[in-house]
Amino acid sequence: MVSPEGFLFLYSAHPMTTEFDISLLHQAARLAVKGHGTVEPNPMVGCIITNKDGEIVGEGFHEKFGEAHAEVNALTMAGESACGGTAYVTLEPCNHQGKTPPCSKALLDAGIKRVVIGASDPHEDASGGGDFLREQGIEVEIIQDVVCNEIIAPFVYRIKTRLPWVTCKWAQTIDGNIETPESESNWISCKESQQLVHEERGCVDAIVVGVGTVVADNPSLTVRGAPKYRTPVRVVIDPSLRTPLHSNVLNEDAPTLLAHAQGVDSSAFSSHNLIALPSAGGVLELAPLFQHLASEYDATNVLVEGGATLFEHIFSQNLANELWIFTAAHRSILLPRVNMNTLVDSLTTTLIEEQPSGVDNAMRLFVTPFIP
Ligand code: AOF
Ligand code: ZN
Repeated sequence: MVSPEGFLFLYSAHPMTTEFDISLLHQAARLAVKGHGTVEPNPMVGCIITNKDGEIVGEGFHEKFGEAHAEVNALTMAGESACGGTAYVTLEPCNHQGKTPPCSKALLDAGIKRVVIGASDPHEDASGGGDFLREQGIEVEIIQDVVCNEIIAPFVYRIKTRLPWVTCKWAQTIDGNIETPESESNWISCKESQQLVHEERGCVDAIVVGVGTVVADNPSLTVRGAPKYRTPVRVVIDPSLRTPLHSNVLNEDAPTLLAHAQGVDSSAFSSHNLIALPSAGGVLELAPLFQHLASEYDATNVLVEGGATLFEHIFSQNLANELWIFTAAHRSILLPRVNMNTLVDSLTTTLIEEQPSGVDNAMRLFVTPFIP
């Protein structure tokens, strides 16, 4: 998940918009991302209200699915001082009665005179708040700000494709190796990076690994030492069903789904959740799995944690939306079996964020085009 501080790309300027407007929108974006893990499948949204003198009088974000929207939380804080003021909202205010009443009407009723919007809402039922407010004589600017659009990318992607947003996360040595020989430490990345991964695990809907990783590392794929806003379903890509029955991934700590090739004998796994997928040459077709995660598990965000073979298949099937790469500052003692640096070079990516994570370097990239 993206933190607005790290964005390298600025907004596409709007003639009426000032730097002050953009900085308040980005402040609203920093509020919005606090909803990660608790608002999905809704979008993360933040809102700042200034009074008629341009002073901040209200702040809010969409905190929990089904509960108050960002604008309502900010208006509640602002009270009467919102009258005559400006609302900065990262997403176009909703214009429908959903689980909550329309935010467009709430802004109008509060006497807001100007609304600065970071991104349009592609949701068929909720969209149109910008037009409604304009028709009521309110000054509305929709900026299509890069930061605000990046925050809602998983929401938009799911609406347009019915697929969850797929983030491929790995830790590698500087020369692109993600597999460590036993003589090296089991962990490539540092403690701080591992902590970040657990925090993200607690916010996503599914964690996916290949069976090779299950056999080699026996991972638990659970959320540990971090808030557990969600319990991600553990998914093993296991074409011929060779997951050892005593693997940690099959314990009771979280639900697990085994994805195997159609026609494979699954009788030994009859007490487990299974999905049979089409395959060619032993490689599973993964789009139906991701569709299944969206429709049956309501998944918005999926974290793929390797190994290299699974990444190769996800990339070649054009299913990766985001890469989250932790690079340690040392080389591998062996030549990589798969060089992840070369693999990433085969994709078209946009760098979103790059910052230190303990002694590692952490990068986020969007894979383009992410909307087929
Ligand atoms: C806003 N502000 O903070 C959010 C919006 O079922 P509901 O009532 O929660 O509505 C969900 C839809 O509203 C969601 O799909 C998206 O289009 C929009 N989300 N809109 O004005 C907010 N979270
Ligand atoms: Zn709303």
